[in-house]
Amino acid sequence: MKTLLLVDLQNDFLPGGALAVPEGDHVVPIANRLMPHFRLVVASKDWHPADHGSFASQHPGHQPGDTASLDGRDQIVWPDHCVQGTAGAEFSDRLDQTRIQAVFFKGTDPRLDSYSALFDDDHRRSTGLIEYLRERGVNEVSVLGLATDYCVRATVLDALQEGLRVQVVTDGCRGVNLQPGDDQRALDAMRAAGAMLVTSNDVLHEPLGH
Ligand code: VGL
Ligand code: ZN
Repeated sequence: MKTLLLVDLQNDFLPGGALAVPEGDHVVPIANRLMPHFRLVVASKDWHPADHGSFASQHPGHQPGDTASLDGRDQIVWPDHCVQGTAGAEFSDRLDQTRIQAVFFKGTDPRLDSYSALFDDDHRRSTGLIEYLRERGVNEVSVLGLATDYCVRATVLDALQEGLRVQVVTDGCRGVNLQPGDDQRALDAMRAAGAMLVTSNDVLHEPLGH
């Protein structure tokens, strides 16, 4: 069943948000345009408790973008973002949410981050998304969202590892780019791991309904 996965299209990742991704707002109309083309649309939300260990505010002396230690792992620390129940954690108002059939939450454990929409960064806990897809016989997903170099990348690599066929809708993604070119390197890594890179126009011109 043709399935679209929308990664973290939340206010905090859009311009004006706490962890604004440059041009993050550009991907919302692309999501809206693609959704009617898919039988199943699912989404992830970054969904952190207020004291999440990926927040620079929890690591005295560290600034956003630094690497700190969280339970013995290296963790890039970020501005406080996508705190459960806050406006920043909501989907963009411009996103047509009526077509989203299920939402999966990640980053809820204060001691462990989860860039991927499938598993936490330790691969200990599933968000439930892979089980949801398997129950429905989904073996191929098209992915877009924010950010290319973190959550999209991790989601795509996990999905490939789980044996799904994965299309990345490149114009539907934008990167944080802590280092210039991180978004392109992330796309290269996804392609090298077996993802197909496509544009939203490619998707719109595929035959419907398979
Ligand atoms: C993300 C950094 C921290 C993302 C989430 O959605 O790509 N990036 N939390
Ligand atoms: Zn996060």
